[in-house]
Amino acid sequence: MGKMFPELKSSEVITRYNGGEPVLSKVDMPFEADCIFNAGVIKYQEKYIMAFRNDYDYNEEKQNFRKCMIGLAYSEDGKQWEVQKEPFLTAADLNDPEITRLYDPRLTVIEDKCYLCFAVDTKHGIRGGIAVTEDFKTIEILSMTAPDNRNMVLFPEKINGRYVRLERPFPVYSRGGMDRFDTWMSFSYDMRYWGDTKLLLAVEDIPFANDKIGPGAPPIKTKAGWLTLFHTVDIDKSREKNGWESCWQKRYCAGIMLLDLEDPSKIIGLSKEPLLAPETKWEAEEGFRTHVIFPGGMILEEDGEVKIYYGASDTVECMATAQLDDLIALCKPV
Ligand code: BMA
Repeated sequence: MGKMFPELKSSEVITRYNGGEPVLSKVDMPFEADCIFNAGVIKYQEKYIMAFRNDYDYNEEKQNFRKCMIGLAYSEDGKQWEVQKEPFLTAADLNDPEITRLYDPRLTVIEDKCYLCFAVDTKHGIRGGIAVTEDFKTIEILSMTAPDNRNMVLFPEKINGRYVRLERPFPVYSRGGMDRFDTWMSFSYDMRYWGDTKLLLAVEDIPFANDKIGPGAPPIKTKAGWLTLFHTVDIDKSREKNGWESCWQKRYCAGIMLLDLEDPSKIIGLSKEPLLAPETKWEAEEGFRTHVIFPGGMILEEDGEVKIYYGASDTVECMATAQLDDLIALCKPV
């Protein structure tokens, strides 16, 4: 048993759906599955669509999974999900022998098209990709980053004529070989060529992170600004065995911030406390890893309710809700 994690609590504005039970897990799958998590979610043509990650075929010796793919689920209400029988995407579908694994999908609708951001492991580093689809049957890859980069999320509209994305490059050499990774952003006129790259949020800006941070759910537009979730990691070397791995010393939380509508490189509000911290059985006690909340989707409903989707402990997908005004109020001026 590992040492206790020093306490971090979720914000009072959060209500976990169904007492924190998963909205989707391996028991819902029509195909081989072990861990269903880190999903992207959108509302598209009157339906909710979820693209989720499925890690399966566990290798005891290496303590990892031999296989990984992205599946799809559809819902009328964002709570009850029906899983498509055929997997949506695997690394092999990308027709690039360099790519060995495909994971962590995020979805954004822009001008009636669905954009999928994803991470791939390649023989020469980890890359972030952007693809577009209108039918979830065929996709076109529009852009791939240089390694190492991942956790990309897109804003749902162009801002001053440019597409905008948040991303998390991970420089190792210049950071002393350790994790110390921040959230950056880039701009594009055509979704293919990205530049004007800027640092947005650094680890030291977050009192409850000491290791790395990265984009979480794609931003939603509100009167107060672009509201977006990010993930944060604190590491404690005294933590021992947690979950299935022999040693897991990190804790992942979700944080929240507001960006300026006209100039999203300006943070206008930020919560100095976690929005969601691992507390329930699924988040803190069970699974492949423990103490992981990995937000990937946020939907604003017409009545002001916000649905937040997050992977719990790299094992199941959960959902929480909050009121938009309460979330905005958490983002204190910086
Ligand atoms: C990150 C990514 C995520 C994962 C998280 C916690 O580095 O690999 O896919 O959910 O770690 O294990």
